Amino acid sequence: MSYLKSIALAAVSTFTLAACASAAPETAATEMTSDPGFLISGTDGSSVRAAPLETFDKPWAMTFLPDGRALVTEKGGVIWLLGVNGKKAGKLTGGPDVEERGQGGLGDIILHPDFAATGQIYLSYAERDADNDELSGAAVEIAKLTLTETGGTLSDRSVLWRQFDAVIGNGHYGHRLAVSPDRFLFISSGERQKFTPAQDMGSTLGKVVRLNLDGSVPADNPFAAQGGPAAEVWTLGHRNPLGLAFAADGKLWLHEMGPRHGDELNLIVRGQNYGYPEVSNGDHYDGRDIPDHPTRPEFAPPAAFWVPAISPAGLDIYEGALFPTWAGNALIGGLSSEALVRVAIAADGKAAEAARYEWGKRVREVEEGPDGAVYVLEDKEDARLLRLTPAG
Ligand SMILES: [Ca+2]
Ligand SMILES: [Ca+2]
Repeated sequence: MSYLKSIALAAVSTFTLAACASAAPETAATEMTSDPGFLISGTDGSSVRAAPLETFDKPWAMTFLPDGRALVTEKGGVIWLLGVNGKKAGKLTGGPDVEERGQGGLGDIILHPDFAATGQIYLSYAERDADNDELSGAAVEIAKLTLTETGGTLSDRSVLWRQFDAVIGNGHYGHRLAVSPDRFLFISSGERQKFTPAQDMGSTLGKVVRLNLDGSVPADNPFAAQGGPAAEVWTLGHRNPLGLAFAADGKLWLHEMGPRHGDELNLIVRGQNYGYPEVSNGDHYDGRDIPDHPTRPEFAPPAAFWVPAISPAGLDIYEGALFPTWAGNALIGGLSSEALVRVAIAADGKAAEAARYEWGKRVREVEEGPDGAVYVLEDKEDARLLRLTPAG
């Protein structure tokens, strides 16, 4: 179990006891029983129950707080505080002034591992160049969050990282965030639809970046001796990674959108090259062939891949108690596949889709709650937050 999940569990247990003792009417359990939701059938023959909790405008990311409340980002720049019942409690003020354009806008949000003591969080977003409005790049900042009952305030904001180089266009920012058990900040950096930068060590496009929690560059990064952008790089050869998550065993998993098909789930190993755009089990949208992975064994192959595409977004490696048979599985949101995709990961690192749960909505984000339920955010306008529990 990750450090953050374990502190969240402890906090929620405390909250539940306190709520019962005071017979508080607005507990999560009260809310859940008021709306039974609907059933979603899985390709494995099982069903999950989906309870709609709230609706958002183009939500992008979600993270739980140690007390069982949660934060949700919307692409247009709003950050919502949710109560333990999953309902909007209010907005945060003082956040970054982002502009939604193309795939860019406000992105991921995660807690600093010392959040309980310091209130610090990390945010990612697409940032426009100050001198040329056509240029943009992903940025990651740290900020201090002061919470109230009805929202909160961000202060002491500081940009820790900027994608290099800023380029023209508004796609493939990536910018998913994760903190490792040994306290490093990992950032998935998309190749901005420019292809070759993913293999260029003078650029941080198409890379996974590893930083110290204060944004400085660790001296033991695999390419540290090269200096410059290369010093930040942990792995290379990625396309558009919209999912990044640590498993309980400390392994780092990433998924990425393939070109035309060939979406990948990758086990991220220090210093490895994952091959894009030299290899892909998909091909270019214009019909040009990209050699498949097995033709170039020097590149790390995906643990699993999808032809046809699922368009993965949002990733959790499940560790909860509500779905015991899902332990260690990767839960992947599907945009074009309009599904939650469950992937079983074997001890040898090989992975295979175990089941798909489809309900006709694009899925942008997957988050495991401290209660073991799976929370998914649908995509685009009028997107629901659904709480998934076993149907039986
Ligand atoms: Ca999240
Ligand atoms: Ca191919």
